[in-house]
Amino acid sequence: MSDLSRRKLIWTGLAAAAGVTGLGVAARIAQKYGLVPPDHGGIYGLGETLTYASQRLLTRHSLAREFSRSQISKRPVPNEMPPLNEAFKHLQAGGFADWRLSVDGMVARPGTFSLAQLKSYPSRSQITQLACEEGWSYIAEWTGVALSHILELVGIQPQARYVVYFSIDPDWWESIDMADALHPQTFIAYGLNGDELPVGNGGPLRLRLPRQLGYKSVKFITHMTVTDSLKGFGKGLGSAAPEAGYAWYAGI
Ligand SMILES: Nc1nc2c(c(=O)[nH]1)N[C@H]1C(S)=C(S)[C@@H](COP(=O)(O)O)O[C@H]1N2
Ligand SMILES: [Mo]
Repeated sequence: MSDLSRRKLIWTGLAAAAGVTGLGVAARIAQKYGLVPPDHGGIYGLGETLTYASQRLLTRHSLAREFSRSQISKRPVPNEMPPLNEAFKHLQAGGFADWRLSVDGMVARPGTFSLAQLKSYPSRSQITQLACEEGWSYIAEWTGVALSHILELVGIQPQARYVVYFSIDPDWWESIDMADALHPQTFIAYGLNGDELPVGNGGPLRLRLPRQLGYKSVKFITHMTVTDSLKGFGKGLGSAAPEAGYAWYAGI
């Protein structure tokens, strides 16, 4: 069966099961095809499963909308942020020369990258919208290296299913599945609107993921790990967001 007709069949099954026999059956079909998000438990779990499963089946390879330079918002709104910690301030005082991104887990060649190294890899740009769950948004041009490029360098193992990424601020960590990790618009970003990425917007290094809400684009990233299970991280719900009542999968 072609990929498309297989997807159609699963989707038809999901929709029919959700409509006719009740949501529980739809959730079981999603489970059978590995389309259950890590935060599937609890009151909203069924809804999360249906959202994630249907998005994955229908829009797996689709691109977030890109805009023209003339549509770039006048002032990108930096999200309100608490004061940054001492570790951050120390690195900032040194002009971020000692900032490192380490990548480990289910990879053939774990690595640690400086900003200069990351900037030496093929750079990409995208003019996309950053949308916050609170309702505001802005359009900006992001520059960085594709996460897929880094994953290729470290060599992900075939069992890998998720990439978990961490901020220097321990309150912020998220994860994405391989479809989003390898997606061409998923960047490790170091530039904004032609300049260095300002600290207010996550400089010197943040994840940029235009296919999901702003909170998945974690600022100040220092560490990533590739895994086949999210159970061992935090409360096992996949990221900080569901621990605070938001969805792990925040597709837009
Ligand atoms: N480390 C860290 N990352 C973060 C946040 C934060 O407070 N700390 N806020 C998130 C939220 S809720 C949004 S909407 C975006 C905002 O990005 P911006 O400040 O560039 O607009 O960053 C996300 N990444
Ligand atoms: Mo947000």
